[in-house]
Amino acid sequence: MFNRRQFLQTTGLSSFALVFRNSYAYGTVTKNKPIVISTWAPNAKANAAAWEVLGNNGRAVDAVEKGVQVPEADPLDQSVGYGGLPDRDGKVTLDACIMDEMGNCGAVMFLEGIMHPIKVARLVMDKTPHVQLAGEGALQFALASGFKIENLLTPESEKTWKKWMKEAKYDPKQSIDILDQQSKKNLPGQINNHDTIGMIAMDSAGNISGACTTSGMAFKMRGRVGDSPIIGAGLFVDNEVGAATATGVGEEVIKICGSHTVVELMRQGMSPELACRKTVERIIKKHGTKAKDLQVGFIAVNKAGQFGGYALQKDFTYAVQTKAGSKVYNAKSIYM
Ligand code: SD4
Repeated sequence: MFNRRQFLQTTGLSSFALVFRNSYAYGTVTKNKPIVISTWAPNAKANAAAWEVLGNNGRAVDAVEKGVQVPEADPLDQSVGYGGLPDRDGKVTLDACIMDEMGNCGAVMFLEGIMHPIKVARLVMDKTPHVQLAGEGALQFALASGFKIENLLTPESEKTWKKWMKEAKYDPKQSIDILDQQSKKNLPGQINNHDTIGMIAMDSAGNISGACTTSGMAFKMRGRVGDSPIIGAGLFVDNEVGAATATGVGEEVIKICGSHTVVELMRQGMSPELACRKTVERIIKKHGTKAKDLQVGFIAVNKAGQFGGYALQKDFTYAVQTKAGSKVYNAKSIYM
C-alpha cells in the first residue's frame, strides 16, 4: 500500500499531473498486476485459488469466481455457503454477486440448498437478460442449469442455531448479543458474525472484476437479503477506475451505496484506503455514536494496482496476493 504522494513519486509524475488528477490515476500505470484482494485473513486460501487463474494470464472474472468457491465449500466457515449459520428458522440462505470488467453483473439472493451461489450468479450474468434472481426463482434457475440441492446446514451450525433459539427466543435483534457472548470481543460483523468474502482482482491485461458471497447475518429474519448480492452496495467494479467490496452489517452498507461510493471517491483521485475511510465516515455521520456498535469494512483496488481497506472497528483484516506473494493486512479503523 502506498499513498498518493508515493504513487506520484513512484510513477515519476510531476505536480503538473495533479492538474489532471481525474485522468492520471487511471492511465497506463498498472505495475501491481495481476493482483487479488479479499476481505478477511483466512481468505488468503481463496486468493491462492484465484491466483491459479491470474498467474496463468486468465481473466479476473474467472479468477474471482474460482477464488470465492473456496470458503463457499468450507464447512468450517460459518458465514459463507456450506456450513453458514442459518436464518432464525434454521435455513441457510445465500447471497452472491459477480461483476466483470465490462460492467456485466449477475446476482442471486435468498438462495437455498446450492453450495456455490457464485456459480449461479455467474450464469445469471452470462446466460440471462437479468441481473438478479431471488429465492424460488433463483433455485429454479440453478436446478435447470444442472446444480443439485444439498443440505448446507452442518451439525455445528445447527447446534449454534439451537442454542441461539433457546436464548434469543426467535428475536433476530438478539442474535448479535448471543454472538457477543460466545466470543466476548465481537461486534456485529466481526469474528463469529463475519467472513463474507468480497474479492477483487485485476488480471495481467489490467482488467478488473469482483465477486462477493455470503450466508449473511446469522439468525436473520427469513427472507432478509443483505448488501452482498447488491451491485453498488456489497460490490462495485468500474474498469476505468477500480473496484470495491464490503463486509459487515449489510443494512448500513446498502444505505450508503457503499462500494459504489468507494469507487466514485477513487474516481475523484482518492487512494483506495482514503476512499474506504471516507465511505466508512458516512456511516458515522448518519449514526453518530451508535456507529460504535457497528462493524462495516471496505477494501478497494484502483487501476494502478494500489489497494487499501478501512473499517469502523479494529480487527478487520484483508488478504492480498501479487507476484511478490501473499500477505495479510490489518485495516486501519475509526474506533480502536
Ligand atoms: C450481510 N454483509 O449479509 C453481510 C454479512 C457480513 O460480515 O459481511 N458479515 O449483511
